[in-house]
Amino acid sequence: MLKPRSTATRELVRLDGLWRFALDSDEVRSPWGATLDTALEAPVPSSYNDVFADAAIRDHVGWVWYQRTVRVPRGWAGERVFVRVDAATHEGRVYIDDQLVAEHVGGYTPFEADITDLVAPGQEFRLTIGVNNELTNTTIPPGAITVDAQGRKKQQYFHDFYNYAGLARSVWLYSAPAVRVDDVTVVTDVDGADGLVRYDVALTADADVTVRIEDADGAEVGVAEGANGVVRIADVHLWQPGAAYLYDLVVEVRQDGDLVDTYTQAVGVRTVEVRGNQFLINGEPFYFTGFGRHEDTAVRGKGHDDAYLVHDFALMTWIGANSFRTSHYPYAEEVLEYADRHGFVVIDETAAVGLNYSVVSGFLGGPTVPTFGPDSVNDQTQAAHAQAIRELIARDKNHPSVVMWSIANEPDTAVDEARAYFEPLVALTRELDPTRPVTFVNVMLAPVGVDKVSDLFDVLCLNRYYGWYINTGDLEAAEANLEAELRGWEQMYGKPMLMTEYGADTIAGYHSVLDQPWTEEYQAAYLDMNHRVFDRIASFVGEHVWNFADFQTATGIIRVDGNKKGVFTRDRKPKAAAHALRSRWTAIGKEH
Ligand code: BDP
Repeated sequence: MLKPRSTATRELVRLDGLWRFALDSDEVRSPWGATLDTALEAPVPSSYNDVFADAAIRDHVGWVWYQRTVRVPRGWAGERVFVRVDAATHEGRVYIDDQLVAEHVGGYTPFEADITDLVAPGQEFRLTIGVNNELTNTTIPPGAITVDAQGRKKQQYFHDFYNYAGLARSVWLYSAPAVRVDDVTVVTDVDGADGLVRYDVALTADADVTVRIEDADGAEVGVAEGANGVVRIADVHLWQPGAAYLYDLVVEVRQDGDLVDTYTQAVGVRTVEVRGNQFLINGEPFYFTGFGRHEDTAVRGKGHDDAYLVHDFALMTWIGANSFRTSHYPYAEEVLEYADRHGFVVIDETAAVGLNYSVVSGFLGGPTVPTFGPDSVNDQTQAAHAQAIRELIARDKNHPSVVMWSIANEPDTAVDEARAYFEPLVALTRELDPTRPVTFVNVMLAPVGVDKVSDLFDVLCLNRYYGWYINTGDLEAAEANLEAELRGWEQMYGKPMLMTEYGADTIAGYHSVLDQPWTEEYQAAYLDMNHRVFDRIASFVGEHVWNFADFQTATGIIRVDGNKKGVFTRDRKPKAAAHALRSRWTAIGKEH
């Protein structure tokens, strides 16, 4: 799934701005058939929930409608015309005037439609996008819908972050030639001082392909003919964590000698490998420092925002983070491109969070049914999960920043059924991308010896809350228990091990000289305790604090205006722990 780009043969119009907006209701019938009768306007990109001061909108369960008028540029005669939606959370339907042209389930991956036959250059059309936020046992992530005594639809979900919905990323209109590049896959390798770029170009029709590689100054450093092959870059400048370097792979498509399409793909040459208990990037052991994050800001919810994008990376640089996980869904492509350009390392995660009904029943008051079963996680869920993996890899396979796929967060792997569920998904991930390690993130309820699937994966990723959810306020007991568990994993698997979540809820400005949970001092002491343990475990390859910043959650008795495990507040002010992490991580950065 190529990201639309402006090239010599392709044009791009961003359809962001204010769109007409309405909740689906009995009065709003077939809203694509005419101008939406509404006084509301919603910003794109943004989640719609927090934009209006209206609980009926915030808590709405079901379809909402976005609509605007679009004019096709006059110069696009003879071109194919596409609408691309970067994300419609969680289900989207696109209408051109009264024609349905695309339907897509999965809230964090793009989809598009060729609308050439329905529109005319220079003319306007009505673009309506329906977005549904419902989560069921067969969606990724899963959820359940109930109807309460007042007859209201209620959405229950099995993860804590708020179920923001809408068009949180850009919508595009773009042109491309009929004979064009349909997809590009790039895999890089290193041979002595040289870089090898293996490429595979998919076309919509037979044509001649030339591939040129340009360095960052635009000088040509390699060329190849044919739809697939290998380009050697002499004396390659590697893409390194903290020292990014990107080449441009310029694909040119010709018919009878005429250039019919060109598309440029950024390429970072680097290798990733798991060897013994080490995680190697370019053959060197890599130690992850950073965060599990969320796409979450005030007002916008999950809406992508370039100012927050730059600011969040600036704060990660300030604190010495070299990496993050896209917990718990694929992030906007702009985030990964920024990571590519600035040398951040990414663990790229699907939206498979909450496949764990025991966590749900324990913490979130959810159903007490087994995770795997006909009415819970079943074959259809698994099919949706497989599709989520396909779409993640199709979208993100060419990013040098992405070094590992995480196919689920905290699934129920304490039961035998987990094996049958995960085995084909791991096989699928490896088949789609044989070059990157595959992981999943293990929950405390499936500790070593209980967990049934970790042998299927390359790296052990653990979320552990000793000192918070258990041994609350008792860091001495927490330290002993954490160390005992980590040693158990190390002994049983000998694989690289990463703490993908550890954290303590902290109210900024709340203080104590004692080990008092919720205080800034406790968060710092809690992290410190974890670090002492990590430093004693040889197979440890990294630490991602939960979370980069405070974030919004569903309402409930264990959250006060959201999850407060941020090292930064929701408006990105540092808590005391930020300074402690900064000294540790900048020191680790200097050692490597
Ligand atoms: C873990 C989840 C994460 C939560 C975190 C917490 O992976 O999404 O936000 O716990 O409770 O179970 O803070």
